Amino acid sequence: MSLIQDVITKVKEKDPAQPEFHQAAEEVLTSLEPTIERHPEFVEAKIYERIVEPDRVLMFRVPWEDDAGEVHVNRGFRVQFNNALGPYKGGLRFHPSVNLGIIKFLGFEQTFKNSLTTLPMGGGKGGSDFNPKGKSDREVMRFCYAFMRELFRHIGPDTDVPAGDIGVGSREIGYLYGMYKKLRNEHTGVLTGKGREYGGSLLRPEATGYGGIYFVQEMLATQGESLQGKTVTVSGFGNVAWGAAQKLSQLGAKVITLSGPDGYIYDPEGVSGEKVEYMLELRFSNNDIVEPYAEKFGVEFFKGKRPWEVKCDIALPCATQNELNESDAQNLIDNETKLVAELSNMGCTPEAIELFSEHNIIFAPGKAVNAGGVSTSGLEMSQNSLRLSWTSEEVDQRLHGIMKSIHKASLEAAEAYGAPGDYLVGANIAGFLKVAKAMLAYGIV
Ligand code: 2IT
Repeated sequence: MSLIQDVITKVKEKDPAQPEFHQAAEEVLTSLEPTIERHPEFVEAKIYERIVEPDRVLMFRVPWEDDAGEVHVNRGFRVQFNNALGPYKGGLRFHPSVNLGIIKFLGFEQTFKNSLTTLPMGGGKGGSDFNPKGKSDREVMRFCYAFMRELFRHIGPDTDVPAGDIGVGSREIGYLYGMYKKLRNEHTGVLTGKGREYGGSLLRPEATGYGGIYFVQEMLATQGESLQGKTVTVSGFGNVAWGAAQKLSQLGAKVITLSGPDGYIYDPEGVSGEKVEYMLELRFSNNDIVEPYAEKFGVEFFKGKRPWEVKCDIALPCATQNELNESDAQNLIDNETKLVAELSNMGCTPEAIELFSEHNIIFAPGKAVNAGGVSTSGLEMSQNSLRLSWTSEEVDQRLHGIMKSIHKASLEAAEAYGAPGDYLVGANIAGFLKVAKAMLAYGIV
């Protein structure tokens, strides 16, 4: 058996109940195959075996009281995956689907993503199976306080710097930071995605979406194309979809779908202007449904369906993992879609990605495309350390430069390791090499 296959088998055997982690590890390791021959030093130091094992896994009880005085118990997680390149960095996800396997997959991906950003950040991820849907503001506050009452002892501005993800936005970051500050009596850059008034960076809310679209622009440029006049299907209606819709409409593309767990809306006129603003209202209503958009703007709503059946030039998964499967990919192929880029983490199933490659659809993976979010978190950390704040133009310029460099590094690594034009292989290899070289430098530790 090849070394890579052996590592994949062991990952699956060790933690059989973590399918998302298996999927992420298998995808990354498989694309690292061409690095084995060129780097016997990695093989000797067992870098491949070590890189799939998190530095540390924290799992804790989060008890809290609802508005009626009833006690609830949730599970909290922080996986500190790899700090070879810098302090652990990555978001917190609050969603009922959260379990250890999902947080491990996200932490693993984050390690390579953060490496690609060019900034000094290791990889981590955390969260809880807490469901924010339908909770009152005070309930969310009490939950965030309870979560931080345990997490605070494990994090710090030079140790581990969490941020938001699904279910964790500026409100939650405010409560989490408030409790951290209270417990430690320190005002420091321990979280990113903070409010403007207390150390947040301009453009952090927009950054994942904007960065993703800058990346898509680069992909199109390699084909001599631009976004002007393109039709785009977008899934989700949260922070990522919002930033993407804003930037796409600025650049002359037309966003024709948004989706939620309830179904998708089809807006042939395009989601722009006040409709993009309305996405914020939808999100803050805390119901996790997109249908009210259809009622408000008089467009069609397709209950229980995903947007990938709609004809488009470009498809952008912006919601969650495995939201685009093999049959969705077949729909896109039948509709002659040209490009798919993941703004969600691991948005496409391996079978879908396989179909894209068979049918020459250009595809780029989340760890490259959505890295603008964590990059801007890195810029927030820089500003906090400098005790300065940059203008939005300055942040945007840096973000744009970072996305261009991720695109370039991915294509260069793909070319150098025998898979020209393959963004998946390129991003995995480019992200891996830097982490692996740093790990090697530290010895066996
Ligand atoms: O998946 C991601 O990269 C994020 N949720 C952002 C993480 C961060 O630390 O800003």
